[in-house]
Amino acid sequence: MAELEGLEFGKSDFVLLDEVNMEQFMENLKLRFEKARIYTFIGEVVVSVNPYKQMDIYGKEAIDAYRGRELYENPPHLYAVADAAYKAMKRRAKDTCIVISGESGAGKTEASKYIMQYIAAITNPSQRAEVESVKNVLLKSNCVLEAFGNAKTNRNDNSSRFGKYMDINFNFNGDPTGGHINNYLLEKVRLLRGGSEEMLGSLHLQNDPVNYVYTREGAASTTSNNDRSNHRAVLSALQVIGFSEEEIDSIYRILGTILILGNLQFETDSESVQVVGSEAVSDIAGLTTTEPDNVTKSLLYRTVATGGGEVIEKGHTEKEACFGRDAFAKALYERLFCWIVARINAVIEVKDYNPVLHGKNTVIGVLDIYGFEIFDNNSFEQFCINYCNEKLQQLFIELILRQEQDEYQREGITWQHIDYFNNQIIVDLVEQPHKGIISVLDEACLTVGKVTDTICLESMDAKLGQHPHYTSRKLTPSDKTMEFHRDFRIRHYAGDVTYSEPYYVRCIKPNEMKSPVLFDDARCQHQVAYLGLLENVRVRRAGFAYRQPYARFLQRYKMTCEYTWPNHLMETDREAVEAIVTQHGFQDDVAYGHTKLFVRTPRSLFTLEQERAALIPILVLFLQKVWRGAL
Ligand code: AOV
Ligand code: MG
Repeated sequence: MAELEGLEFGKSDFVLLDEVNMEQFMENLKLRFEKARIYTFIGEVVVSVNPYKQMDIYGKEAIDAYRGRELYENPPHLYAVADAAYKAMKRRAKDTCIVISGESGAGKTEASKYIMQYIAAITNPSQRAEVESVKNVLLKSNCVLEAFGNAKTNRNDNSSRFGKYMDINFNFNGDPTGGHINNYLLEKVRLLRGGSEEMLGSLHLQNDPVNYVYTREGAASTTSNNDRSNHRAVLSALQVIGFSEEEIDSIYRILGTILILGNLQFETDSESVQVVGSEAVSDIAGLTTTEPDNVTKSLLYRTVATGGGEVIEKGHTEKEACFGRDAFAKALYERLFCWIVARINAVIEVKDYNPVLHGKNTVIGVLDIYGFEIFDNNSFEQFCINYCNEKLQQLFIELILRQEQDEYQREGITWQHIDYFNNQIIVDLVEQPHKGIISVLDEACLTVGKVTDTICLESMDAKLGQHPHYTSRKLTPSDKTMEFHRDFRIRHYAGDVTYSEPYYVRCIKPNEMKSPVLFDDARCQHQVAYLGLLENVRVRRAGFAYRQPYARFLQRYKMTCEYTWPNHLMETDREAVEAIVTQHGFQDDVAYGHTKLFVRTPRSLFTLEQERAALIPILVLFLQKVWRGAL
């Protein structure tokens, strides 16, 4: 058993705080961060603080220490949760998932990658080639998805601009047989700095991202020097996954097209709108293997149906042409991204699975979404992202409470209700049929061609004006913070996903400076508050931190009690467990359910674990002697 942490590192589980209040919670969180203990449990939930530096805690040694162990046997770690999810899936042949939440830059994507790496490391001990290949593609897909789906924002240099729900399928052996990636929403590009001169030349591109409107903003403040090696890694990942040279070439051509599109300017001469300069148009035509005239036409005209059923071509105004250009670039990018995801899915989907032959196929899902974010200018994307986070928070509150309550009821344990802030009211504000923001926007958007920002706002004001969590203000164009396009479609995000037992990782961002040494008390406290972590501790503490079926508890700890070793003579396992508990004097810390023992604090367990660890060498010696006939 790995050594448990000493108290100088703070409490490894928040349920062990002397008192549950914000002050003590923050004190413990800060102490652990300062001592480089970035993970802390709340029962089975892992709270993680972004260390903003490379930690030496993810290597093979750590993987071995967590493999197959119970949650409380090791210091808190992502690996402990990953292992718990894996064990639950395997033992009970039940689908499970790990939900990673926290604001932008808090460390969700990094956590999701460590979890995937852990699962890859502990599976397929016999190194079967087809399983290795599935694992390889699953791991490599992260690199490709990040290259196309992440971008630098002012909150995170490598911010996920899409939500990712990755399923890993397992066979009855517990080895990965495939997977599936669901992606939601995205933005922006990163390509230029890593490309070779030759490649960029063939794409009609220049080597510096500041030359392109779409990449200028991110490029100007980029701090990373690794673009070339990152680019090589992406290229090699694409090859490993199985993209052909032709497909890779198409990807670059589309990216090139998008960048050149972004630089196109329009001008109005005497009667019509024109593209400024013809070179860009012929470059786009070359990259998309079409004729320059077609490119110009699609940029400057739209097709409209007249009242008389006639179809005519109508010239864009300069403003419309700019809007069309950007919408076209966005659509191209979105389709490219979805195609890449679909292409990866085609490689990793479970093939030839025969339930009779292979047993039940189970799944572990890892959900890594874009974190809650507020920018100076918030668009529809931020609305969706933040709604998604509210929804996840709501599920967290609901499930953590409901699961606990259900289990206590099933086991006949008395339960006292804990008050908590339920953000259902905010979720309703967004999603209620006929009256929620999404409904109002949907309705407004059906009036194609007529809707304006003002109409949207007025109709929301009319329906939601009285809601305690709704305010609005009229904006002048210069401080416009919400830009609605006429043709957007609203999709529901994580709300549609059902979570059949989730494990949680709650990520906290320690400061806004990406500093490994700064713990910004106010910022952290704010996150602890809105993530509902104190309530989580209270629920967990009013309840029981640890529970175990009698037989399993007995099997593990029977050696620590003279009445149960080597076998007990009581009528039931429960009575035998009572004997162990009483002998160790923690009868006030437990409750006896119908099938399980409930222990309020893990402290009692630590005592038992330590005693067990001390006894094992003695027992081994004893058994060796028995075998040799010495006894
Ligand atoms: P996010 O996924 O939560 O933000 P990331 O996982 O991208 O945040 O983390 C942001 C950055 O913090 C990473 O690029 C790393 O530099 C650093 N970091 C995070 N976790 C660790 C860790 N365990 N060890 C070392 N460095 C870490 V967003 O996707 O913006 O919501 O949309
Ligand atoms: Mg992310």
